[in-house]
Amino acid sequence: TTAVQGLKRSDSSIADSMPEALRQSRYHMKRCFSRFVGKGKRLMKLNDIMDEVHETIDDETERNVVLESLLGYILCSTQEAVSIPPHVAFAIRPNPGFWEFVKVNSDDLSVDPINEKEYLRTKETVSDEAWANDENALELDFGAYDHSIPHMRLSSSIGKGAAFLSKFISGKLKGNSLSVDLAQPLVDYLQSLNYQQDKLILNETLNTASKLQQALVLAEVFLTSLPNDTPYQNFELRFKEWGFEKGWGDTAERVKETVKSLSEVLQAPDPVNLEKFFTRIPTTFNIVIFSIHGYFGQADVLGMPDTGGQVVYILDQVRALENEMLMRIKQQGLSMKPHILVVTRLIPDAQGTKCGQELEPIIGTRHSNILRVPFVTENGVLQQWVSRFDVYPYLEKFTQDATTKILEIMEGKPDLVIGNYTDGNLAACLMARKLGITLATIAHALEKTKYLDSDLKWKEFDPKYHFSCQFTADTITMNEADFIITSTYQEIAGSKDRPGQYESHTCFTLPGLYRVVSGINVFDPKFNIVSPGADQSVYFPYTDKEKRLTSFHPAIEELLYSKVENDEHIGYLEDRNKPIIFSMARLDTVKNISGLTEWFGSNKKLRSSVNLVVVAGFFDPSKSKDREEIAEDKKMHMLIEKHQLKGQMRWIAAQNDRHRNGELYRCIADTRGAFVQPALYEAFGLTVIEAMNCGLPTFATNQGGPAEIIVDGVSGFLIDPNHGDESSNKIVDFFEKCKQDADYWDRISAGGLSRIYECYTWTIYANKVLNMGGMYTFWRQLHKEQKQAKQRYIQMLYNLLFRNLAKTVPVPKLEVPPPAPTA
Ligand code: UDP
Ligand code: LCN
Repeated sequence: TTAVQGLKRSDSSIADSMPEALRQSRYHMKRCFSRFVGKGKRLMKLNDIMDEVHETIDDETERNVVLESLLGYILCSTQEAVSIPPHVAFAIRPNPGFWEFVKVNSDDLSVDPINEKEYLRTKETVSDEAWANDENALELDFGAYDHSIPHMRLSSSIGKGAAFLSKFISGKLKGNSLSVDLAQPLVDYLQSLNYQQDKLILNETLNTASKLQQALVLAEVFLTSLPNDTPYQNFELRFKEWGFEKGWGDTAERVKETVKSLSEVLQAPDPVNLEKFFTRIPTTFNIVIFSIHGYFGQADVLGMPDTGGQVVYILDQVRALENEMLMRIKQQGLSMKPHILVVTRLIPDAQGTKCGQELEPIIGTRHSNILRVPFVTENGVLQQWVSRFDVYPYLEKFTQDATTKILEIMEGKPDLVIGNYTDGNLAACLMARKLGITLATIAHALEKTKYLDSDLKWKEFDPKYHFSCQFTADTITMNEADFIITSTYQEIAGSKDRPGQYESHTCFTLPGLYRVVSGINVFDPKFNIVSPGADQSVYFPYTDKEKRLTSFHPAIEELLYSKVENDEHIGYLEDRNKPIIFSMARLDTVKNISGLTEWFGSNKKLRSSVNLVVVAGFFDPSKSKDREEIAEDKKMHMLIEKHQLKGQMRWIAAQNDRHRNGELYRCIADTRGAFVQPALYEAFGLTVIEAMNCGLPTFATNQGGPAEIIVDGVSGFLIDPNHGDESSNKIVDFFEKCKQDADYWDRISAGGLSRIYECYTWTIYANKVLNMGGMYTFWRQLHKEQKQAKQRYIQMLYNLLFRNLAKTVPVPKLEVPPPAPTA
């Protein structure tokens, strides 16, 4: 196993160890490789490779010897292989973020290392030989601009960018020859802090590190002589004379702490102090958050097409950020009002929601609003909802219009802009570049990994999904972002077996369009895992008796148990003594509600021990314009029929009242039931943490974010959506165990809650994001030249590639009703 461990190091070379490994199993491997190439040119995945290994080595013991050897390790780490007889090219991923490419000759089993470009070209030959052989095919290489950026080295550091950066920066600030290079930028950065042109922290006189250090010494001595609770106003004038402006703190005690932490940063910096310093100084007052597609509103929108967790996330995020900003501003001794604007699309045909209203205050905040800006084309204002896959032609104009409005409403530039999803990230990117402000992006889910071979087969997908636009936009924005907020590790770098969503943009190809040899580096310190929470005033444990919203109970009783079928529910529950397994999601293919229905339908034991209740979508397929929803809807009806589920299953249409939904989770907990999230893939899964917050034992997909949220068997259970029988039996086992051990259910419920309190709350989130706002703004200035060079490259790609691709997306004709004839 030393050899295997050897491979875990980034500098290990599979090309070096593979020949010997092949030699050791030469007999089997000769046969195996001839099978690989036997079917001609083709793309293979891990399961195809394993199938061939099984076919060649009948004897199980012998096969296991091979699979447990170094060779087995290499084969099992293979993500993809391309056979072009007589060669097989392998893309091997020994660990998250680490890739190696080799080419093996199936005749003599010789091995050659190849680079990204050669691998991608080999892969392209499967679908487009002419392009693969074109010497001048367009190649994108973002890595070419990253040579002087510090990068992390270990898979385990991925996603801890801010911590890494503060180590790196404080290392540089230390009394070495570089200190001058960094101390001055820090002073310049502090000089740049302002609120609507009013200077904060420093005025022009303290413009060098040595002047600043002297003034800090004076200030500290002076502050020591004051009672701790002396208000800042009492010594404001004295401070001004020394060159300080407000923002240091509200009392002598706080000011002293801030002064000290800056002194320490300048004298003997360490990462802890640097991070503390960034929590102290006033950097962020105005934030713009872009979330464009779908119906963005505060009521009656959830469950509508393309409208799900992202809306919940952003509204909770705004509340958390505003609270944190209010608290910080007060502690900084300042009095301005923080302002957050969520910028989305105005949809004139608002379907009974407020999505046609331009400005709407955000409930639960004091100063934050939703700003809606319409999609405008040459033909006028677009009236109807459009799928997130079709929004590209409108984004540029949308951003221009939005920027004008934002500057007007905020009476100046925002300090930070945060994008959400491909469209919001692109708008945020365009605006941030224009205004020169710090850019953060959030993906929620990158589509690329959701569809098998979505890059190589982009031409097949493009008419329906416009992936050429989406992947281009995503690659552009992730490269332009100053920092990237992710909910989980897997979003960046996946797991041992599966590449991360961002990682899948490292090296990919859209034959006929461009080939990306270095799209993103997951070791870049811009990546940060900052997980969201669930609103704990809405999703609280079922055991909090006095808080329970009992007024909803009659309605929930009706929803779950009445025998009538109507617009809101179909099917019914015959035996109400059984626990309920519950699921709630949009009626999207990946959410796999139909999968759960199928598992339930075909598992007799499960059907005899529990009832199934799902909240999803609508019943009448003519109610949706969304292609996927319509297909899922039909499938649900078919399954209910096929398995004769009425009597054991209740299907409830989308539920929009989150307070009532919170109570619904708790009522399910009252039945000693469970929540099941069966998605084929889930980026994060807010319903998972909502259920856990309510104390409802949760089974969630092991494909994606939930695999990190839940510790299997402790804080819930992980299920494999691709193995329905195994998953439904796991649920059966749980309920059997509960029957034998009365405490088992409570233990899992409590395990879920403690997991939440430890890692998934909005307070933790807001604190981290605001610190990053300050830190990455500084970092941006530190590597300004390099950033500018990369921006020029990105801008060129936007102009030459993206804009043309966006033109290929059809724009609906009928937009504005013809103007009424004038009298
Ligand atoms: N939701 C809801 N009613 C529904 C379906 C979903 O209120 O009929 C809410 C759910 O409580 C959660 C969000 O929508 O807050 C869905 O977020 P999740 O991350 O689970 O999935 P997404 O829809 O974002 O992919
Ligand atoms: C979108 C998704 O698909 C979910 O997995 C997330 O939980 C949600 O956004 C919020 O980030």
